[in-house]
Amino acid sequence: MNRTDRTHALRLLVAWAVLSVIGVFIALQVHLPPGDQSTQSVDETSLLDLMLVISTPVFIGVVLFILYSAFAFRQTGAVLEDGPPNHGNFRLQVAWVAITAVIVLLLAVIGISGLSNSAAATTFASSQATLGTVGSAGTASGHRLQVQVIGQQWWFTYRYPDFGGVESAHLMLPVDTNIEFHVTSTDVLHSFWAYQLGVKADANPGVDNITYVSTVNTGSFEVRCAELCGIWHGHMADPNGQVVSQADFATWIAQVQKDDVGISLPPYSPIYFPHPPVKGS
Ligand SMILES: [Cu+2]
Repeated sequence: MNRTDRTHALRLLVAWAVLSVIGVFIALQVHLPPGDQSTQSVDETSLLDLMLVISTPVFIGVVLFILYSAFAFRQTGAVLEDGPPNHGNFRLQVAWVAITAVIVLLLAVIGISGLSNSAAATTFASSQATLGTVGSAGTASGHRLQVQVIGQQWWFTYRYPDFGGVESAHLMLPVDTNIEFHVTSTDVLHSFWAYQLGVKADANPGVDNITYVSTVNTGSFEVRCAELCGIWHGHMADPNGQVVSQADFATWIAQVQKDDVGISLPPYSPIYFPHPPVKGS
């Protein structure tokens, strides 16, 4: 490496370091999805934050190198010539492969341990019977609050088997609770997507698809259908999902039980099958 090369390298390194610090600072201010209402969404958000922080210096390094080369090594003479032949740089190649491998392996380890911690946290929390005041669901240790999610053209409705299978048009969940969703459909393929809770699961007729969420913060969330299911698929968005306090949930579910107005469904069952319409009816 001659002196000019060294100057270029030093300039690039300093510019990269300064811009990376600024870039990471900006990246840390960005609020990434999905949110903070469940342990699953908190895990997803922190992993996305980490990936953004790690990838920012890489992105800045690549863009900076391209821009710097375009200006610093631009050919200025009247005659256009090829640059000197490049036979590779062993140290650079080793460093490139090593750094990339370390980043990928680090993310893999963090992702895997996050998944296993999430499962462990669910087991631990449920063994504490955190459901507390939530009706009959609160008494059984290790019990998760069961919520049946039923996709149907053109909305989702929800049943609470722990409370007699009562049906609700909106998804209401108590905070600090382990939830066990049973996702199914009465007609075609849908997909239950509660984005801020960090959960998404296929809703198929005749299938009881189980997925878990542990609520940690109150707030409202949106439920969408994430599977093209027919002409009013786009109508299947409900911004009125809520994680509420356990007391509010108990009041709400008691009211739903009292009103007991079925919305659209056949009697409660773990799964449903579509039936053809009856002629003349
Ligand atoms: Cu749909």
